[in-house]
Amino acid sequence: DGPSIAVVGVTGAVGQEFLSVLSDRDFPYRSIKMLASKRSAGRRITFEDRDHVIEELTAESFDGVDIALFSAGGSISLEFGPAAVARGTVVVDNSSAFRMDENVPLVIPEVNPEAMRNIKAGTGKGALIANPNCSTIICLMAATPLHRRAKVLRMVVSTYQAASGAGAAAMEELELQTREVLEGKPPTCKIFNQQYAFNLFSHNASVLSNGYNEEEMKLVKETRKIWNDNDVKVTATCIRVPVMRAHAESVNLQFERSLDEDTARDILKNATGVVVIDDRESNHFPTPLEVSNKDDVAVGRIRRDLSQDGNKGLDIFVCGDQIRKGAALNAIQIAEMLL
Ligand code: 11C
Repeated sequence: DGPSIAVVGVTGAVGQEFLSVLSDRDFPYRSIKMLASKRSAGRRITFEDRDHVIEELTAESFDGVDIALFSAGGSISLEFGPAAVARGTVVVDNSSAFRMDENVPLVIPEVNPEAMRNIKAGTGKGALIANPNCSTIICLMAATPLHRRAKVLRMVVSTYQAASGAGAAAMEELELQTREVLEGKPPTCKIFNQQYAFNLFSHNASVLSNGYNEEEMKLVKETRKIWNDNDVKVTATCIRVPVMRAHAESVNLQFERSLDEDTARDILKNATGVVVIDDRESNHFPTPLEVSNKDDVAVGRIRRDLSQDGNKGLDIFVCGDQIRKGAALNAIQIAEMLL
């Protein structure tokens, strides 16, 4: 029993993670379609002890599909998302294509589940729901519980982003380059136009006329939409670091109301989907490796911002698995709310 589902972009890093998360969470489904580009069509994959043939994605693929999980890039979502909706499918889209569309809810289940309260799967009525950008999800998992208590007026985010955010090919390139550099060979630079191993650089998203790149502006715009607060001030600097699959973020918060660091730590300890790693004595704080393949976002370095008056400012350091909570897990939590 359960809905009929489809995974679009099943051969990608997030597509593969959709399958792992569906399985780990015993997501109930009566049928599952594996969809990808023509190039991958015909390949076989085994999922939950059954053989599946990957089908080429077409508009007709969605006939009879209740929920489609999309992660095949924005242009595929733009082309096939509306076709799926027209067939009565609820699309959970991991791309940026529809995030800022005012008719499309942008959802982190722990943060703003109310945004999708009228949408259900299997009713014959299609809809689009957007999964936020991974950096936004990871940041807001930690910032929202504090925002609920003290209201964030301004947030300054600096990211340290993993290869996985640029896809499976970028992860392969990081591994290859690391070997090449250690062997004294020139690094292969196909995905990024510069050396990634043993280096870091400004995020590869396009730089806009205001000097911010698109990744940084996603943090600004998506936070406002998810918090339903157009006044919150957000600024960000996004950096790609040679880490495989988990993002780290330094987040500075300025509040309207006082919030001391002990209360903040208690709030975060009690927040769903958040784990606090904040051991000053042994200098143990969140790391990308420690959260890799984990569902929870880890928060540490919780401390009063000395540069702000009273208890109106905090610094925190957040790490979260980019492929999991930053993408596949969040989308499947959305799908669970559709049932
Ligand atoms: C990264 N966040 O880590 C990006 C990738 O809007 O879904 C995903 C871009 C997006 O590089």
